[in-house]
Amino acid sequence: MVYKDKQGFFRFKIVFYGPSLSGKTTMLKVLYNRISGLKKSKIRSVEDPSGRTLYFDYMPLGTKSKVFFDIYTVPGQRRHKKQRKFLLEGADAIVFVVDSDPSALQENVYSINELREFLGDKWGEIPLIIVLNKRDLPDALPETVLLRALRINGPFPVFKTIAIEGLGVKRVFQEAARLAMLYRVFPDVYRRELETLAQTTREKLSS
Ligand SMILES: Nc1nc2c(ncn2[C@@H]2O[C@H](COP(=O)(O)OP(=O)(O)O)[C@@H](O)[C@H]2O)c(=O)[nH]1
Ligand SMILES: [Mg+2]
Repeated sequence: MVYKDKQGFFRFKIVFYGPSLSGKTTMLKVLYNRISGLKKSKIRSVEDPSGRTLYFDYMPLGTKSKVFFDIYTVPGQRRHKKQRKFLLEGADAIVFVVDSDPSALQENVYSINELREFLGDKWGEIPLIIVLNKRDLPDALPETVLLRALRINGPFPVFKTIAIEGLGVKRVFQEAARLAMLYRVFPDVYRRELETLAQTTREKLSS
């Protein structure tokens, strides 16, 4: 949920979601190392009030205007379900990182189904960016195969990345930031944007 902090900055929350080893932390590091012109703080893991470490990454990104993006990555292993649910609370945009490795297909499906369950009515409403990562793998699954297997048939922009080479990651962040702001600040514009995104997805899947 976007909010104004003590210094008067608007803060948006972006959550990188997806199965273990799909490349979420790598993407955060790319954003940290390669994005210029933004105020960055070191990536850190955050502790819960009892002092126990919750296993996730957190990095605030500040812009030149009074806007901040708080970026989180969830722990991907199945047993960390509770943390993932907790981390999703108040998200303004979600980036779902798909592992294009054929051997990861089942974990991708498990993870997107869990996200669908967590979001409930918000599925298709809250900005969700689908990122097909590891496109460098020689046996990377084709886009339509992945989208069909994951039942990605809604108003979701799809990006392809090679996070280990930093390719495509910045565009993903820009789109997440753009949609988060539209969603929270310009809901009418956002609603029209959803129509366009849904149409694009339909065309992609029918081709
Ligand atoms: N081939 C390939 N490997 C990647 C890519 N992105 C990440 N990896 C590797 O996948 C593994 C898991 O990455 P990590 O970012 O820790 O995944 P996380 O569990 O989602 O945070 C690491 O060994 C990364 O180097 C990619 O685009 N291509
Ligand atoms: Mg990680």
